[in-house]
Amino acid sequence: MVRRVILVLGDQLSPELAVLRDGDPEQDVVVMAEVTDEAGYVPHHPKKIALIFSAMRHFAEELRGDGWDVRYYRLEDDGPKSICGALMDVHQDVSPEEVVAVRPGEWRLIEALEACPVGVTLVEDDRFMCSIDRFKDWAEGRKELRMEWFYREMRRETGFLMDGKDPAGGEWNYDKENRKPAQRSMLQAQPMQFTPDEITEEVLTLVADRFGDNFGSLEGFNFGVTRTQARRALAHFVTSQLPEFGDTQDAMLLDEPYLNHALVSIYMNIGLLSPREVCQAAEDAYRAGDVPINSAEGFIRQIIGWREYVRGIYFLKGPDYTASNELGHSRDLPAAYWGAETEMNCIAQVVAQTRDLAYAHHIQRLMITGNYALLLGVDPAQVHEWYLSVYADAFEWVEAPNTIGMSQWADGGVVASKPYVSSANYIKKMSDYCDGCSYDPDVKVGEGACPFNLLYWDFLVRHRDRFEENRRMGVVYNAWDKMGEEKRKAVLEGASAL
Ligand code: FAD
Ligand code: DLZ
Ligand code: SF4
Repeated sequence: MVRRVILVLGDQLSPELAVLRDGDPEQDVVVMAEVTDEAGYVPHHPKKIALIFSAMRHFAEELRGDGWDVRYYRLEDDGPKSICGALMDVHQDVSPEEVVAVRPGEWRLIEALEACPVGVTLVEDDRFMCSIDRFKDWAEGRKELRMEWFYREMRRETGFLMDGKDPAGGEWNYDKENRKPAQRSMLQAQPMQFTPDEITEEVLTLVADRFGDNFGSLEGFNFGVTRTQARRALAHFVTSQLPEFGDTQDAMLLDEPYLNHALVSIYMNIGLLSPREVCQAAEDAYRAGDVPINSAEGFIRQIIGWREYVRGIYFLKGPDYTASNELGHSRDLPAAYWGAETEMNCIAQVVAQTRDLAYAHHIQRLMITGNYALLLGVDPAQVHEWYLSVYADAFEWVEAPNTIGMSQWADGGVVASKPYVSSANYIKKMSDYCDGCSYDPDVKVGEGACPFNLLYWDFLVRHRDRFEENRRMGVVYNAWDKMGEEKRKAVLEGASAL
């Protein structure tokens, strides 16, 4: 007699997953399934699919080693097309008393499991530090859901970087020290890379065969695919990159895709690393005197602050959040995002590394591709689909609030108090992308004017009614008004021509 069928999804590869913790290998059966519905709801980057399938196969082997009966569906066997189909298949075979799963991180899949005829009991994903109910309590009655206030509560609750009741080092937030422009001398090391083993090679062949036409290169796949590898990657980051993390956090450099970023979202988001162990490793290094407070705090804030906060927003706002379009934007995403040639060096750099690595760091996502799409007025649903497709760490619970909310301001300011738009000035200051670009960041209008300069003003003028009263934006409207009539006309004509 089988007691439970336990579903383990491709981003739930953690032995401490609630349903495995409460399970019993003697009485329960685990189901894992590579299915076309999940591999095809957006054109995922081939490296993302390979990461997930290979990590799933390795995790299934580990579970078997621990005595679990794992029913694993491989995509090449052309079995069930959906997760529900796989559950129905196993259900028919073993007639369990119950089917259980940890609640998925996407409304789409939650709805599919709720509608599945086998009846799936969904339990909370307690790998996160803030439960969905806890976030709702925090949000209740607040006019503004500012991350910084949430973050301070999380510091107190988790105890990370706390000296009693006070924040370690005396300040809650060291962001002002983490906005240094790019300099090559800041570079420390590269994230750890791994050579594919036999299981990964098999997956790479499958993915090349089935998903080879998706945007993105499979060449040079070097992600870790097991917990052991992910832990080595974390240890390497903490010793060799974290000390400089703060200093380079907002910088961008030509042909330097990682700078001192951790590349741990890919491991945390599929369950190979727990966010707690990642933060603990950073805190231990700080306490040992190996990492300065601005780096340790900046890094831990991204995880107990931003990462938990965006998940809270996703579940608070419900399934319609991804359709938000507060600014009424409707243009198509430029072909350059899918690899078409462009003379804009910054866009070309970020898109090329995205194609090759399925990775870009935060400022590249926010201030290059995100900024440009927002200035152009691209339909946020298309921007959302792009980000969900092209990054190896993209799952809707984390991608959508970052794209729809933070980057495109499509939620009307829930996540971002003002839109993240900038002219070429910011990009010139924080990167060396403008060196050798066909456009000139210092030219505001006319021949060679950088598109960011023209579109920045055009965006502000188009949305003046909405943003003029924002106290953090008044100064830019003043600057526009002080510009000569002729120049303003030329800027708007230039933007329109573009
Ligand atoms: P590091 O810079 O080393 O940061 C450490 C960790 O902090 C990350 O691994 C991540 O888990 C967490 N973190 C940092 N910023 C954020 C944030 N804004 N939201 C949530 N967690 C954060 N992150 C994803 O994990 N998946 C996504 O699909 C995703 N889509 C994004 C889309 C847009 C438009 C933007 C602006 C940001 C997006 N982010 C996303 C957030 C951030 O860019 C990535 O978490 C980060 O680049 C991952 O690389 P890293 O591990 O090297 O990060
Ligand atoms: C993203 C993804 C892909 C590409 N393939 C699978 C799969 O075949 N099987 C699976 O269980 N999960 C997959 N995933 C992850 C899910 O689509 C989904 O994003 C997460 O489970 C949401 O939490
Ligand atoms: Fe980008 Fe403009 Fe700089 Fe070129 S000049 S790299 S388009 S910001």
